[in-house]
Amino acid sequence: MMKLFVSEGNPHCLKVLAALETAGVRCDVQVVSHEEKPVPFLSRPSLPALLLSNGQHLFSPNAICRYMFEVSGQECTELCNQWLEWEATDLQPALLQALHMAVLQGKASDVPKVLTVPLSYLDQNLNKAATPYLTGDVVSVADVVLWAALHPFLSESPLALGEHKSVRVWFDHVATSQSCVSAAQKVLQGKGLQAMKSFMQRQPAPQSSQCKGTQSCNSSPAEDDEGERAVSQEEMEAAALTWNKSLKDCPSTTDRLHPILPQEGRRNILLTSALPYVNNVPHLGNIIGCVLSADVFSRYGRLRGWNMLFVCGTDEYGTATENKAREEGLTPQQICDKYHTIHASIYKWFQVDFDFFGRTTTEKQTEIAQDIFWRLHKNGFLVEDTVEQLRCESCQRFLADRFVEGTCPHCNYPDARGDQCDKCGRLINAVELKAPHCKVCSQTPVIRSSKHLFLDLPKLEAQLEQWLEKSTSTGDWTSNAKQITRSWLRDGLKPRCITRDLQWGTPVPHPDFKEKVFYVWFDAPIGYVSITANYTDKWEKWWKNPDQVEMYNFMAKDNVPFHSVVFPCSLLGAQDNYTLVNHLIATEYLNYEDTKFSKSRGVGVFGDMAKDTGIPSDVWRFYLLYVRPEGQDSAFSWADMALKNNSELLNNLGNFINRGGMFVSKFFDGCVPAMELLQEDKKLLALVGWELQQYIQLMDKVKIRDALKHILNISRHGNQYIQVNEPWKKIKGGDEERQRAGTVTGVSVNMACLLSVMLLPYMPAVSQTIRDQLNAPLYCVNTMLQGTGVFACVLDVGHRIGTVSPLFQKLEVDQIEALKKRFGGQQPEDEPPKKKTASQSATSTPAPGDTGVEVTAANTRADPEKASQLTQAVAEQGEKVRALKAQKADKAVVTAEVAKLLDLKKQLALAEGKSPESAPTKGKKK
Ligand code: B3M
Ligand code: ZN
Repeated sequence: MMKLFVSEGNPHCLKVLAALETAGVRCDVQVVSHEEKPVPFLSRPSLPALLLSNGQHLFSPNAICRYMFEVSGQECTELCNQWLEWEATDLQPALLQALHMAVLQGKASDVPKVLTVPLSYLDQNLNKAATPYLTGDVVSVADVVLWAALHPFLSESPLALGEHKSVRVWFDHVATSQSCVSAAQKVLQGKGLQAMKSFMQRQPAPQSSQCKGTQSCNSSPAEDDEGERAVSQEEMEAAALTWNKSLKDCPSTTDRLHPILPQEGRRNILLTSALPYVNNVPHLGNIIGCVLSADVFSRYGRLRGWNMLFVCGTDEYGTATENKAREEGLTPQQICDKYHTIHASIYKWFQVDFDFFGRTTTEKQTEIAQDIFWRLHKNGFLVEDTVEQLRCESCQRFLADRFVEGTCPHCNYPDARGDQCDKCGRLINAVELKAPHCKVCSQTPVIRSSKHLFLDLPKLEAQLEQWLEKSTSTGDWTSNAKQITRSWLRDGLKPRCITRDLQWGTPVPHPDFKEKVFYVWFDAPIGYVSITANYTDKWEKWWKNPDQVEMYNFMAKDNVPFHSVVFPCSLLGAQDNYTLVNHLIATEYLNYEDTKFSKSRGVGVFGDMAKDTGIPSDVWRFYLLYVRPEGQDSAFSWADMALKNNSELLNNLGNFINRGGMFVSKFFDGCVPAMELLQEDKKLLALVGWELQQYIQLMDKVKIRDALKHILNISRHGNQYIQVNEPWKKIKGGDEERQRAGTVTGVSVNMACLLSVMLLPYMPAVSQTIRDQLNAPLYCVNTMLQGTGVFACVLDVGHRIGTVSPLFQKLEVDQIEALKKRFGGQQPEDEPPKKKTASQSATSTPAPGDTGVEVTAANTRADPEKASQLTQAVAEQGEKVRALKAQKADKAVVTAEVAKLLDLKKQLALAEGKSPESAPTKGKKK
């Protein structure tokens, strides 16, 4: 019989017991102490654990739960898996932090702050689903797992729940099951949260990387780094062995010979970033959403030794371009030429290192799009239909939905758009609008019918699903990508029109459709292919080679269905052995301060303005990647950028790297001293090795924002190490002390060298500067070629370093305030922050209500004067807290100073005109 090992007061054990009882599986349950290691090959305690009858072990709580249900004949559906994944990657980190606060720090009132984001997410989904359980009408493993995870908080009091009514209803519903009641009794013994104290005391303190989203986690790193990971003796010895490895003999990862083509025996990666619309200057949200994220991954992949081709280009066809041309009095071609150059120079400034940056208006595009079209036609995947459309005779063109307005046929709202009514929210077919008028000239359009071609998605659906099943289960798809795709399929696919009555597009080659062009969303993804074809004649080695090539597509989430459904269907239907996406990486949205980026209101930072701020490109990259909307929306904030620059870059990272180098120059004549590793040093090597490993694991999964936090953890460890060992004092002591100063200095510069490599994908220029300052050998970049990475001594005794100088500059409060004023971003009172509306994607069409709103200081509640003083105070207090911690000051003193810091932050948020809800208040319930 199976044997399940659990311990009391362990929140993960609650899950598995509840699953066991709900599934009704027979199993021998053994309650053991927290220290038990039932899984022999794990060096740490690993509870819960399930010993299967074949002698194998399961030790991931969710895997155990799933297994229980499967044994009882209840297969885990795709949706169910999604929830389990969300629970493990999004909810757990927040819960751990919440448990840490509530159980160990006695700060139960802070719990809502960390749980709001996941609870809102859960609430929204429950609302949407409108079923009693997460995945339908019957309880599934997802319900049990989530219920158990939330039980410690939700069972006690309305604590943490805020206004999440649907969560409450669902939770109470699940909680009535006898299985759950009895599992909770077994694990918590009626002691509630306090039952977990002894378990929590054995856990490492939650890492800052575990807190996602700026809204939910406003704490500075100083507040997160309490407590230390325990390092075992084996780990220390292993780290010391690794330290002596040589990176010299690894193959060099730096050379890139064009054209890059797939190679036998290597991991060949075709990497694309969504093709930005040419008719606009991209804003920071556009930049982080695709090109910058893809650039980081491409630089990282090269450090890993993968053979990568990174292509992108401007998306140039379509109505939006025609309109921009009309607006600026240029031809569409002139608009494309002008803005293509603007885009290219912006990305160059941001150091986005494409292998090729092309465009969609090329002959190759016509050739390849028409070829795919004819293949679809020949294979019977195109259908014809007649469509009624509005045509404006005075403008002499058919009107795209966005270019007509009229009265809503449902609610009589006079300003409804051609696709949707903003009053009643219903979708509208443009021809149904009452009293329609052209948005450009206000004339009344006429109805004309016209023949169009449709891609027969229903006919391709089965094939698509089969491919999706494989791609999503073997590749890395972000959870939003999977979810969006699933909801498209759930609603059933309908034929999609791929032709348009426009001039500016790829011509449809079929004689019956001579006047028409391809619809942009049919045409644009083919741009990836044609851009590659403009890069190399051998493009088919990338694009018709799915066995040898893996494809990553980076984009913002509104682009997902076109990449996961429509484009794959075009390629599948073409039946030409096309390479399809293996990994679909979609970001959420980046807001600007508390509002949206808005070109028409002049709010936000646009790509061409970033360089005028005087802030270096690397710092921009760093901050955008630090707040990358990974897993949830996030916001760009000037005050936060200054804070992160001053605390993380200047005081943490830059300070550490500079100190190591300065010691070598000042105390050891510029040559790396001899190092003799003590236990303490080995422990540090192990800690650093662990951070490196985390970084690699996260980066391999494209968790770019999370991985960055591990770089900063390393320099934090380093600063603490220097602080504790005080080499500047020891150098003046006796032989043994001087020896010690040497070891600490030597280890520190080697850490600096490692940091430069880990930073390379994020801050390429700074990375190079560090390596120049250290005079580091070229092969130091080989540190990530193997498995989980190698932290080895590459700057050996006697190595002469270069000239060391500071890497970062402080961002002053007045400087930041001035920038903030210049770029807007204080929110007019009458317009609540809107999220995720279509106008957030880069289109030149103003969203209704997006025009004419003057942003003046008068209609905000913000107090810039006070905010600037407070920003300064927050930065200073943050430094104070960090210094106290580095000195290992008395806990009570630290706690008091942290409380002051949080209070200052709250005041700052208010002074910035943010609603008190969004301020990191303590225990404030919404
Ligand atoms: N130009 C939309 C966007 O930038 C579109 C992407 C095309 S990718 C083939 O959001
Ligand atoms: Zn008109």
